[in-house]
Amino acid sequence: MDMIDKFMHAVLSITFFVFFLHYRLFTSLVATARSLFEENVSGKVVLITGASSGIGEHVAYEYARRGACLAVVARREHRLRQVAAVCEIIGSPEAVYIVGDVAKMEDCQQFVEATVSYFGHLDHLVTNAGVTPVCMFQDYDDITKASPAMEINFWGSVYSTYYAYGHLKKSKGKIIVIASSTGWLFAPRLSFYNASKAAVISFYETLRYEFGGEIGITIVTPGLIKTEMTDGKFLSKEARLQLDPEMRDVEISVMPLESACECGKAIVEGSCRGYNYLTVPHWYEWTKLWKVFCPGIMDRWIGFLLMPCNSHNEVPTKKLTHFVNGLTQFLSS
Ligand SMILES: NC(=O)c1ccc[n+]([C@@H]2O[C@H](COP(=O)([O-])OP(=O)(O)OC[C@H]3O[C@@H](n4cnc5c(N)ncnc54)[C@H](OP(=O)(O)O)[C@@H]3O)[C@@H](O)[C@H]2O)c1
Ligand SMILES: *[C@@H]1O[C@H](CO)[C@@H](O)[C@H](O)[C@H]1NC(C)=O
Ligand SMILES: CC(=O)N[C@H]1CO[C@H](CO)[C@@H](O)[C@@H]1O
Repeated sequence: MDMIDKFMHAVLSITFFVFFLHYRLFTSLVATARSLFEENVSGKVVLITGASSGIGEHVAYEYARRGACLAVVARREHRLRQVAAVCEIIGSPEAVYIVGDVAKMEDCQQFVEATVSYFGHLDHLVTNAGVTPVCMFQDYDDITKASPAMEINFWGSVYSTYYAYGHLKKSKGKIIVIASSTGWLFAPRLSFYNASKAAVISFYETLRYEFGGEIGITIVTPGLIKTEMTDGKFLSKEARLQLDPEMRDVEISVMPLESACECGKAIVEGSCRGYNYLTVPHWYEWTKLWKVFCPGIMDRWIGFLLMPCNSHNEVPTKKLTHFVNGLTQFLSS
């Protein structure tokens, strides 16, 4: 039995690596082929949730540059009005905004139906609205305060998809889901965020089978992108959205941030090419391989950097942030 086990182990690992190299070659060929047949979204109708800032806002601008009609949704009306106006200036034939909360099922029904009755059809749905609770599990005084993570990030996507899929089926449309690399990466204080994004990924992978090609689904897993979120706009343990610069220094620290503009461009390009998965910035894909092939190593490193290391609750990433800030100030003075 031992011999058979060793033999199987050797055969499977060698064939895997040979296959893997060919597979990467094959997928890059497919990607090149897809770039030749990119969807032309000029005149198509795109609905985006969470478009009042950050990634959603820049996805809207990229669709606008490509000539798509837009419906932008979020809760802050004054921001949405500006986003819609900019969209029309940079190339959208028509951009409307609808105020709505994706955690409310009736709002989702209302904004999908308002979009379809205004434009007549719907081609792309981008489910992007999201919040980030940042808190250690044991620090919650009231655990129900963590529920917006699921209500907005998961159920918000599900409700919008529920009301839109009939229309998307008719137009042979697409759903673009903004999940996160924390779906597979480990990060302390992000347990509920991580869980909500993992749920989003599993849910849409399953839908992709159920829809069987009638509606394309692109699952986007961004790494760290410069937005209000990475400026420290987190959901506190009292369920309030607030700017927390201290926590920003801990969770984000000196990690390089991709611009929301570049991220928006990559997302629209990926959806027009019909990718099933898209990771921006691309280098985050390697973290997935590290996680699979060297389980434990990455988790231990991230844990070491992000967990309090002494009784004063000092976190190594925070010290690193302060060190780098001090150094840049010194060098520029
Ligand atoms: N930035 C990153 O590094 C990063 C990394 C991975 C994944 N992501 C994901 O990318 C998405 C966008 O985040 P972002 O970084 O662009 O942050 P952001 O600037 O804070 O944008 C979040 C957007 O979601 C909207 N939103 C929040 N709750 C909502 C609700 N209940 N109903 C409707 N809209 C709601 C916000 O608008 P209102 O407040 O006006 O409603 C805002 O437009 C999120 O799903 C996030 O999890 C971001
Ligand atoms: C996209 O379609 C529009 C009309 O629907 C056309 O005017 C435009 O030239 C097309 N763009 C490309 C790059 O094919
Ligand atoms: C630290 C942690 O729990 N990370 C998890 C985030 O979610 C994914 C599920 O997709 C898990 O594999 C990670 O372990």
